[in-house]
Amino acid sequence: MASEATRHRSWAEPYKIKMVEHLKMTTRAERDAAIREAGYNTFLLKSEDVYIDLLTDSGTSAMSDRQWAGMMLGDEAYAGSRNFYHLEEAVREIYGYKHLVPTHQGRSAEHILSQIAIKPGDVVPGNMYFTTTRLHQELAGGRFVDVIIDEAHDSASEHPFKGDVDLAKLERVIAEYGADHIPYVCIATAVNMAGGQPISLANLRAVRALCDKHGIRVIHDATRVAENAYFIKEREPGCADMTIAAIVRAICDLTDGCTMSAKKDALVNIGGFLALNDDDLFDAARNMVVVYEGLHTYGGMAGRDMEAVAIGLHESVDYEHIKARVGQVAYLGRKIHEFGVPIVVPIGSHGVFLDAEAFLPHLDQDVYPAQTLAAELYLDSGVRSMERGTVSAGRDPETGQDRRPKLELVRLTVPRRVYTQAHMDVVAESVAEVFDHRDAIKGLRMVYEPAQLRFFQARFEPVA
Ligand code: P71
Repeated sequence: MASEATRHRSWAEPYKIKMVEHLKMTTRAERDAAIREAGYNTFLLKSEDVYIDLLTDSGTSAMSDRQWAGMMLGDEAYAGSRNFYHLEEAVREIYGYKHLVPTHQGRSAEHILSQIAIKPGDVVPGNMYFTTTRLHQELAGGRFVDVIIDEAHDSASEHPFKGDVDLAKLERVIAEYGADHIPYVCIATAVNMAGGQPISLANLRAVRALCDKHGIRVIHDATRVAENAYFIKEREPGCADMTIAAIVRAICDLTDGCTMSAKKDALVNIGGFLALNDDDLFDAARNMVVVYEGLHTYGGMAGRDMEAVAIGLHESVDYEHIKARVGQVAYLGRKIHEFGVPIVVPIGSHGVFLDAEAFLPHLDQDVYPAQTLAAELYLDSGVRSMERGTVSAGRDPETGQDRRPKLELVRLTVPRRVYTQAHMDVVAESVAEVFDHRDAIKGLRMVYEPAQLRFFQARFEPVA
C-alpha cells in the first residue's frame, strides 16, 4: 500500500455546477447527413447537432455566479457607463496599461490598431500569425513576418517555450526593412496557432531590449495571457513562487499595449478591448472606435458585458482556476497521447492539437488532411473540432497560391468550466477510434472558397 507521503492526490475543478444544459445525442446516420449539409466544414454545423463542442474556447466558457450577478448591474447609459470605469480599473490593476478602448471583440481591437499604426509597405514581425490579426495587418497595407523560433513549427519539439521569438530572425527583419517600417512587434502569449505554446519572460525581456534599441513598440495579444503565465510559473527558472497575477503584470509591463479578445481568458461570451500606454496612439484609437464600434465608453459592448469582463479578468488570474483549466486540457492530451495518436507537444493551454499530417500520412496537403480529420471525428461521435492547417492558412496575397503551413492540425479546444473529465474521456476514445480506422480515410476537395478567412465558410466534398 502506498504510504501517505507517496499516495497520489488528485485535484478537481475549483467550482461546483449550479445549472445544466442538456446535450442532444445523435446517430451516425444523422451526423452523416449533418456534415454533408455543412459541406464537411465544422464551422457550418448547427450547434444543436453537436454533442461535445470543442470548436473553440472563444466565447464558449461558463460565466461564474459573480459574473452573472454583475450582468444585473449593467449601467446601460450611452455615455460614461459605470461598468466602463470598472473595466478600466480592472485593466489598469491587472494588466497595468494606462488607456482602455473597449471593442466588441478581439478582431475589432486588431482592426483599430492596424488602421492607426500601420502604413502601406510596413512589416509587422510576430511570434506566429493568427488569422484575424494577420488579415487586419494586410488590410492596412502591412505584411506579417514570422519571427517565432523554428521549434514552434515542429509539432514534435518538446521545447518548453515554443512561443519564444527568435531574436536573430527579428534582428534580420529590422536590418532588412528598417525600424521606420516596423510600426510594432506583435507578441502573442500562449501562441494559438503553435498549439497554445507560451513565451518565456526571459525571451520577452530580450525582445523588449532589442525593440528599445531601435525605438520599436511591442504590442501584446493578451487573449490568453493568464494561461501563458501558468506555464511560466511551472517551467521558467525563478518564477515558481510568483503569483499568476504578478506574472501577468510582468508580461504586460514589458509591452506597450495590447489587443484583447475577452472571450477567452476573461471568461465572457462577448467582449474585447485595445489597451495602450501611448497618449497619442490612444487618442487616434479613440477617434476610430466611434466610427466602427460605438462610443469610447462602450465600444460595442453593453454595460453588463463590460461588468462581466471586469469580473472575469480578476477570475482569470486565480491560481486554482487556471491550474484546473490548463490541467483539464493536459488530461485530455495525455489520454489521447496514450492511445498513440500524434499530437503537438508539449500539450498547450487551451486545447489539444492533433497532428493531421502524421495521423493521415497517406493524404497530401492538397486534399486537406486536417479538414478531413475534423469531419471524421464529428462523424464518429458528434465531437466538433476545428481545422488549423492548409484551409486556415489561406492563400498568399501576392502569389494567390495556397500557403502550405508546416503545421496541419486539428484543434480540440476546451471551453473553460464547461465540460467534465468524463467528457474528456469520451473525446479521447473517439479520437482513438478514428485513429484505428485511419487507413480508410480519404481526403476532401474544396468546392466553394470565400475571398477572406475562407475556413469559416468554405465547402468541401469527399474525393472519389
Ligand atoms: C479561436 C478564436 C476565435 C476564432 C477566430 C478566427 C478563426 C476561428 C476562431 C480568436 C483570437 C485569438 C487570438 C490569439 C485574436 C483573436 C480574435 N480566436 N487573437 O481561437 O485566438 O479575437 O475572436 O474575439 O475577434 O477560436 P475575436
